[in-house]
Amino acid sequence: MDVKAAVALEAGKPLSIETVQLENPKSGEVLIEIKATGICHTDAYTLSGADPEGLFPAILGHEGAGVVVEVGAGVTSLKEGDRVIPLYTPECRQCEYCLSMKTNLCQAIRATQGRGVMPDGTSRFSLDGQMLHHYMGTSTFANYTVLPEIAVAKIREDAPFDKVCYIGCGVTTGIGAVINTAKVEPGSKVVVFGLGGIGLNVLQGARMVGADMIVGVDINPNRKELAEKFGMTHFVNPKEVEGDLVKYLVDLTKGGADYSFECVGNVDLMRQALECCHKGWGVSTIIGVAGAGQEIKTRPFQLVTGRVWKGTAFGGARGRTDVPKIVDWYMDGKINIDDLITHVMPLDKINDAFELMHQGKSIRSVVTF
Ligand code: NAD
Ligand code: AHE
Ligand code: ZN
Repeated sequence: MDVKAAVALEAGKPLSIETVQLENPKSGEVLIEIKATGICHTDAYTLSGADPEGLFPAILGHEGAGVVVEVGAGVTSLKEGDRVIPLYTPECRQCEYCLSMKTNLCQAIRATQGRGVMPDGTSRFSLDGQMLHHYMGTSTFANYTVLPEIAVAKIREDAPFDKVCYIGCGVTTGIGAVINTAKVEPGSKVVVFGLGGIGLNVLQGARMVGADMIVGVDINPNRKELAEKFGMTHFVNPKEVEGDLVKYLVDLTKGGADYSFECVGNVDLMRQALECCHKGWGVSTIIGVAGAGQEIKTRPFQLVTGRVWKGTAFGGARGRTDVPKIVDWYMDGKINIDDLITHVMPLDKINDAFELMHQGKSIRSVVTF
């Protein structure tokens, strides 16, 4: 079938709006009509060429919501008409990783996903006969996409696509990092580096679990007002701090953060986020994705003296199990998504979304089809 898609033809170039061809779902796969998709910083990261796994040409996008329109042979958990969220972290419930109950990183289809193809090793997308790569197994910058059944979360019928698409990455990543990965306790002191689409969700997660002090760190002063609405108690603009930022944060938190989160993708901030943690027990969680060749460093003494460095993908969430619950939290008014969606646009304007992100003017842009 013909599908409208924003295609990443090559790194560093704007997306190109094209009519592409999509094959029917094969065994174990489903065809989904995408109704809305968010644009996450990770899409920009891959488009920039900094992602060692970045493949071109590709259809990017991993923060979607839509409806199942066709199921392939053998699909049992989904049917035509189901409202769904595509999962870049699948949940097969059978692999060693899923069964361990120690990680959300299901590996059932990770290898082919990283090569930009479906589990059978082929792509369903093409443009004038040329194969197009899938991206993160989701490719939501298209009005139809094909996914393996294990990479699809079924959600409730009344969930609005243009809001819950954000649960496909940013919301779940930020809130999940607090709840599943760091396991922040009530009364904690939390420091969050980067108050964008992810960091603001870390803030609301920290407030939800009852953190006492929630410090937000961002070089964009325009983030302060919205961050306060999402639970931030103290704002720190590193550009206004005289002297060492780590010392400033340790003093502000009277000894250091119980929990810190890096939500930017900057390895220098990752170090600061670790080192502003409390001696003996502070836990720092890396969420930001850093480019090819970048490495983190610190004095081992930081770890010897009890600080812990962690990382999280998709907020440690098991998609098919946890995503429907997060949709319920939104529908029950427990979490705020609406105020984070600052821009809505049609697919042909998707390049504006990247521009707004780079200019620091948007939190989340959402494309509706
Ligand atoms: P964003 O662009 O919306 O937000 C980034 C924020 O960082 C902005 O507010 C910006 O002003 C701030 N910032 C930039 N440089 C800074 C500095 N030097 N000091 C303090 N603040 C600074 O991006 P996002 O969508 O929130 O994504 C954030 C990061 O998280 C990206 O690296 C993205 O790839 C990554 N990410 C990871 C996961 C995961 O599963 N681990 C999921 C989603 C996104
Ligand atoms: N391909 C990149 C890694 C990118 C990355 O870490 N992705 C996160 C999700 S970011 C969503 O916005 C993730 O899920 N990681 C786990 C995984 O298996 O990819 C690189 O650096 O190679
Ligand atoms: Zn993302």
